[in-house]
Amino acid sequence: MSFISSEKIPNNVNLSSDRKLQRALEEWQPNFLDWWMEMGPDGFQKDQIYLRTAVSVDEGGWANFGYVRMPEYRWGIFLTPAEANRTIHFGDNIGAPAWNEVPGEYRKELRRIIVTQADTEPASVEQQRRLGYTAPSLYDLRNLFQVNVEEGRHLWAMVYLLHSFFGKDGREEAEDLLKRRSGNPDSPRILEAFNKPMEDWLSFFCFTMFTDRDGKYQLGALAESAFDPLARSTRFMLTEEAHHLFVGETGVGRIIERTAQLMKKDPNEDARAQGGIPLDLIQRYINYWYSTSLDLFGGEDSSNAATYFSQGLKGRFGESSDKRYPNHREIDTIYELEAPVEGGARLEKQAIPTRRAMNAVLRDSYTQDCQRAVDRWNKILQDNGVKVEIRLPSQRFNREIGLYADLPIDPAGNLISREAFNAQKASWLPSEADRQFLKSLMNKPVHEPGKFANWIAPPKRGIENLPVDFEYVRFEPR
Ligand code: BYC
Ligand code: FE
Ligand code: FE
Repeated sequence: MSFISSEKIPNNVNLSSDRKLQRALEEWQPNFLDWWMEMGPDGFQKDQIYLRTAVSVDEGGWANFGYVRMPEYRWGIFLTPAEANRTIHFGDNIGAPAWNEVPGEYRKELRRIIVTQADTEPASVEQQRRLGYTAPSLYDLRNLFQVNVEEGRHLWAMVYLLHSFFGKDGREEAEDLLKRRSGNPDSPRILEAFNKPMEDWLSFFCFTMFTDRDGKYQLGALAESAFDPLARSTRFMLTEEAHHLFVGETGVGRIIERTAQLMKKDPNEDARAQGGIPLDLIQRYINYWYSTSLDLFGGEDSSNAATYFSQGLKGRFGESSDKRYPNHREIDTIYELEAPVEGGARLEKQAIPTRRAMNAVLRDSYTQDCQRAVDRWNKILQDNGVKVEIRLPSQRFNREIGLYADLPIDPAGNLISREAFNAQKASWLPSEADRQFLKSLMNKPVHEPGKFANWIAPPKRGIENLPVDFEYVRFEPR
């Protein structure tokens, strides 16, 4: 089905039947647009972008392609269809009916989870707002904007929940979501990864690979929630998320492919000398964005996580498929890890009750998923005759949250001396020189259809089976 509804806010939640809610959201809409114009993609709001828009949850309805100017994008509210007689399937209340309203006793926790989720969406748009100026191709420029408008829609999805189920304080939270600013010391975004600058395309691809993937796992955990409107919203968001991860994985993959080709071309296998991005630098960016994204899962030992699980607010990724987690209660079970003891002098095996370790469990499934993508990158290197491999660092490396926060731990996961750590830091994490190098490499955009910057390989195919040299962006006369 491909109709665009005539309603101000496209939706499948029967918004017109609730005049008060409809009015509140219609009042929020111009504020959202003001935010979009101020903090959304800088410099490209008048251009025609070949974008997909969700117009319904029917098969294919979420993927309607056509040229739009971004401010005219139809941001809508879509929930996957309700499952009849859905019950809670993990924690202490297994078998009880799922909730269609917010239970008073869990109101605070649910609000907090929804606000935290919501906050990341506009934050990422803010972080990416100047990348359009240095896009390596029209294809990539279009993908950036696709991700941006969909993160905007994810904000809508969460704001609908806040307005619909949390009354006055929900509406206030929705206003605040448009006031906080990524990286602003006075009103920062809630989670740290969303305050980090993102000034080059290697960072963008690492972010969509690693940080959007945290999104996939958090949304997957919330898709299990006993609070049914949250489960149904996040399930629909996940369909869009797949493209963001595709942009990230293939973006890094295409850089790696190009680097390998340039290495083969150079007498000293030096990609940099051929105008490409050297592998060691790519590895440092992977180390940085992966470890920064690991922090988004919260602490390894968390009473919040235990509460969320036992109350049925947040499950594990794939909780409802019995194959992954046969035990949906986890009452007397444990999770083992290496924890720092004696003030960080040593690591020692420790056991945590599984419920308190739910952040670590979710993080582990995330890590496995990342590893699968890294394996595919290594296949690209191998196919191009390069012997070096990309590696994910240990989960303990470069952490700011949880048990390993601020400890001198090397990428292999060993606790080392602070001096040894500082001495090698520049070979493990991006340095100012790396940032400057990328800036000089990516100092101008490529706007000719089918052409790509020298440091990245073209994609295998275009969007929606269109050719790679399709005019994905039509510029207004400048
Ligand atoms: N930064 O019990 P703990 C996405 C705080 S990404 C700053 O260990 P908890 C997207 C925590 O608030 C998905 N603070 O952690 C991607 C707590 O504070 P209080 C986003 C942090 O609460 C790309 C204290 O430390 N969605 O969608 O179990 C583009 C102890 O916390 C951080 C969600 O995150 C941090 N990294 O878990 C666009 C889902 N980590 O109580 C979009 C909703 C922890 O001491 N969020 N703290 O004041 C949650 O489920 C949980 O809040 C967290 C943290 C997983 C984030
Ligand atoms: Fe999102
Ligand atoms: Fe995303």
